[in-house]
Formats: sequence, structure tokens, C-alpha cells
Amino acid sequence: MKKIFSGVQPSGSFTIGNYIGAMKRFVDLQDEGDCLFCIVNLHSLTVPKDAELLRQYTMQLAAMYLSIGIDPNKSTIFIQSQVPEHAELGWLMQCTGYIGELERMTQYKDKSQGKEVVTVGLLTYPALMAADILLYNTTHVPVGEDQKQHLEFTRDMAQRFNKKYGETFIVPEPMIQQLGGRIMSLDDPSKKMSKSNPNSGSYIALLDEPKAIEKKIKRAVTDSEGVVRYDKENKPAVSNLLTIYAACTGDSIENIVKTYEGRGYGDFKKDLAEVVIETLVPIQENYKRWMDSPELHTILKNGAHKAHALASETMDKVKRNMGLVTL
Ligand code: ATP
Ligand code: LTN
Repeated sequence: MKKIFSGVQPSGSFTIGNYIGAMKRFVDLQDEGDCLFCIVNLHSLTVPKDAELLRQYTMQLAAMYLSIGIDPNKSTIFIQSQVPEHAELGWLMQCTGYIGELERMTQYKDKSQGKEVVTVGLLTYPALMAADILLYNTTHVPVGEDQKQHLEFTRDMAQRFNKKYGETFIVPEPMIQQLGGRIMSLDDPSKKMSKSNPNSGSYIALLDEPKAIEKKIKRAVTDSEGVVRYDKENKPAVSNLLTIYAACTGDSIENIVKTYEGRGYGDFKKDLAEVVIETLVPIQENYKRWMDSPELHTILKNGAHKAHALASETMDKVKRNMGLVTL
């Protein structure tokens, strides 16, 4: 039986990149193993946050997990800060990892670049992420491609720890999709689609209104060839749109390309907008209901309770193996 763990930061809106690259996958995986889906609010603190906003974003992410189809009867949904073992093992992982390894992380380099002040947490972020994963005997971690390096670090931490203190952790496998693991920006196909991009035209947010979706897709950059075909090297923008189309419909790229043979980008974009709207509208309807639901708190409380029971078992073992006296 697979043990699946993943986390998303409660940092405001979510893009169709988050959805296709990771969250949509969570839904399918619920039938393949024991799943835990975490709201990693401690990770959000690596970049300073307003307390009230963080509270709101946390509840919004919980509602979004449920709206896309995560079933609380099958999976455990919980808030990272409600399970203190994350911070506890996070420290032990900081004492296992090396500064040089953390300084090499591309996410750290990107997010710290040009900043006047950078928190210590932004550097040690992957140590906390390793802790998240290793606490639950996780075998598989579904994430977008941008997290690959952090997953490699997690695997190194598990192996290093096991070597030093004896078999303690399972070495987890990343699950990164070939197609859709990296959805690109609509205005620049060389950049990852990101909710932190100041140009909101560069991404489709899961809560965007249909009109906004149409407009953004219409304005998305393409190329001058005018032929709908998949060629990541030479036609990155169109290939990205094809990937979004395929992810939303479940259809193969080959079939989609056939459908648009001899037709221009105009037709393709119009249909793509429709396909994206059809995917997002039901999620948006669910979201409205979940945001008003008193059940949200109960689900999170139960989730934290379950996660805590599992995490404390791992922590007992870790402490014993490391020589941290438990009385
Ligand atoms: P930011 O947009 O600020 O860079 P983020 O979206 O990477 O942040 P999270 O919200 O925690 O951070 O990401 C949640 C999941 O979505 C992760 O598994 C991440 O790899 C995935 N993801 C994020 N952006 C994309 C993208 N453009 N394509 C595919 N997957 C993505
Ligand atoms: N680093 C991830 C979020 C994250 C995560 C995790 C993902 C924190 N802990 C554990 C998978 C497993 C991000 O920025 N997207």
C-alpha cells in the first residue's frame, strides 16, 4: 500500500499550474494508497505574512482541497502547525542537512535574489519539507517539477540519517508528471506559471471568472507559425496550451492536434477557454459551499488528530535512535 504525502502553501490564490502539476493528481491518488494532504502554513512564514491574511488563506486552501475532490473520508487533510512534530523534526533535519546543500537550492536562490532581508527559514525551508514527508513513512510524494530538487534533498536526508542512526526513515519517491509537471506562464513560456507573478495575465487562477479566463487565454502568447502542434523546444507557448488542454480533458495531445489540423490559433484558444472554464466552474461552485460550511473546522481538527498520532510514533523512534532521552 502506497503512503502518499503532499503539501501546498496557503499563500493566496492557486493557479491552474498548481492544479494540473499537483493538486488534480491528489484526487486520483486517493484510491491508490493512504493519503495525507497538508496545508503547509509554517512554510508560508518563510516570506513575512500578515497574520489575518494567513488565517484566511489557510481556510481557503482547506476549502480548495475539498472543492477539487479530496474526500475527507479517504484522505487526511490537516494544517501543518497543528502537528508540532513537523517543527520538531524540522529542527533535527536542520542538524542533518548542510548549509552548502541548502544554498544550492534553486528556489532559495530565486526567492532570495534581490531581497534586502532574507529569513533563515527561507534557507532552511527544505529541511522542514523533508520533515513533513519523513514523519509519515511516506513512500510517494506527488509534486510539480519545481520541487524535484527538494525531494532529492529529502531522500538524501533520509539516507544520511539512516546511515548514522540506523534504519529510521523510508526513502520516498517523487511523483512528477511527464506532461503537466511544469505549466508555463501565459505571457512567457520560459517561466513557470506562478501565483506570485505580479502580472495576473500570466496565470489562470482557479477562482478566475469565466470572462477573465477567456481574456487571458486570448492574450496568451503563441508564435507566428499558426499551426497547432506539440514541439516543446521550438513552440513552447503552444505546447504549454496543448498541455493545459490535455490535462483538462484527459484527451491525448495527439488527438487534440488532429482536431485542430488546418485550423488557426483562434479556434484552438476559443475551445481551450471553454475547456478550462468547464473544468473550473464546478470547483468554484464547490468552493463557495465549502467556504460557508461549518464542517471545515471539524475536518481539519480530525485530520490534525490523525496526523498527530502517526507523527508522534515516528518522533518516538527518531528520538530513541538519536539518543534524545525520553523519560
Ligand atoms: P509560487 O507560485 O509562489 O512559486 P508554488 O505555487 O510553487 O509557489 P505551492 O502553492 O506550495 O507553491 O505549490 C503547490 C504545488 O503546485 C507544488 O507541488 C508545486 O510543485 C506545484 N506547482 C506550482 N506551480 C506549478 C506549475 N507552474 N506547474 C506545475 N506544478 C506547479
Ligand atoms: N515546498 C512545496 C510545499 C511543500 C511540500 C511539502 C510539498 C512543503 N512541504 C511536503 C510536498 C511534500 C512548495 O513550495 N510547493
